[in-house]
Amino acid sequence: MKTGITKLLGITYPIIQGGMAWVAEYHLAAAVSSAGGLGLIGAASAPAEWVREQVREAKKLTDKPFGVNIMLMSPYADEVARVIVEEGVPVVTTGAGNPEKYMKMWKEAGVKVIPVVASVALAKRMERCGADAVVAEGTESGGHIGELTTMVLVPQVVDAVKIPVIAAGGIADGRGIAAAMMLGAQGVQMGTHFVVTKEAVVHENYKKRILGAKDIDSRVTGRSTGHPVRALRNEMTKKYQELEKSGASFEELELLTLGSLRKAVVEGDVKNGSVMAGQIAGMVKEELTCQELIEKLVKETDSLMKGTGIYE
Ligand code: TUI
Repeated sequence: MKTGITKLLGITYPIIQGGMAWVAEYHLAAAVSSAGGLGLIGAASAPAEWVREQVREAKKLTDKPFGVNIMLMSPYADEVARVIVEEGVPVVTTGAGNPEKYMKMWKEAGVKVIPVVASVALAKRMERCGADAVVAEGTESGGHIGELTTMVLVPQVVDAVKIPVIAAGGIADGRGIAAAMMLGAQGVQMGTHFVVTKEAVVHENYKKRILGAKDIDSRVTGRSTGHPVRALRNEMTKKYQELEKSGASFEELELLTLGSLRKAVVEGDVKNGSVMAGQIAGMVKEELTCQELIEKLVKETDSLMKGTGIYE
């Protein structure tokens, strides 16, 4: 599966693990990289020293390249951006904002920069300021999302930029990967299925919610505040949507979600916590090791792509 992305990143398969807050820590990132994909440590809203420690631990577990995802709304984003350079992290992905102000520093240090975008406009802007590739993330994804579906976003981004495009949102098997390739993507990023891997240090209750999810089980909260977030439906999403309908203030809504992802991932409170997951959760039915999952994905994709000439 040689594509512009495997060549750019020096990895075996063009499969990137999403930089999910609280979930994407060093065990998962190292396991994905060791299996031939690109693992990411999700910096989320964590302090820079936590990220530094995570990077050092991942290096002990794998000699393959891995990256860090910076969540740009984090109060620690500036410091995390510097830690990436100081620790010699080869790849950075960014989410929930525009990373332009860090681009010069990263490029000078030789870091490969892959912003996550949810629109053609931001993809073009990122290419102009030196991005090496972009992740075009559809609204099917879990967590903080944009408006457009993967089917609609990916081909428009592919047409608008010359750098390689990685598709994300609604992909969890070889059919999804092959479809993304048909849309012109040269790689995929997957989150939800990696939450349910043996190496993901995630509370059993969270994994069980994903494994038991039906097709229509996700909800989007926060459209009214301008921070739409997709999670599996529960007491929290119900309360949030009721408050949103009744015109509650930003502060009231924030109070409900504050710390809610940690509550679900770490404490296993899947009733009141935020069980962020993509729409594809309904298709995730087994807990595999990262290596088993990646091998399965590659086998499925290869059999669909044979003879298309889209990749070597
Ligand atoms: O960032 C994500 N997904 C995330 S971040 C996150 S942590 C969080 N926790 C609680 C509340 C809010 C966030 C959970 N999931 N995905 C990447 C992504 N980026 N999706 C959409 C975007 C995006 C949206 C608008 C990127 C840029 C943008 O506009 C920036 C601009 O300046 O135009």
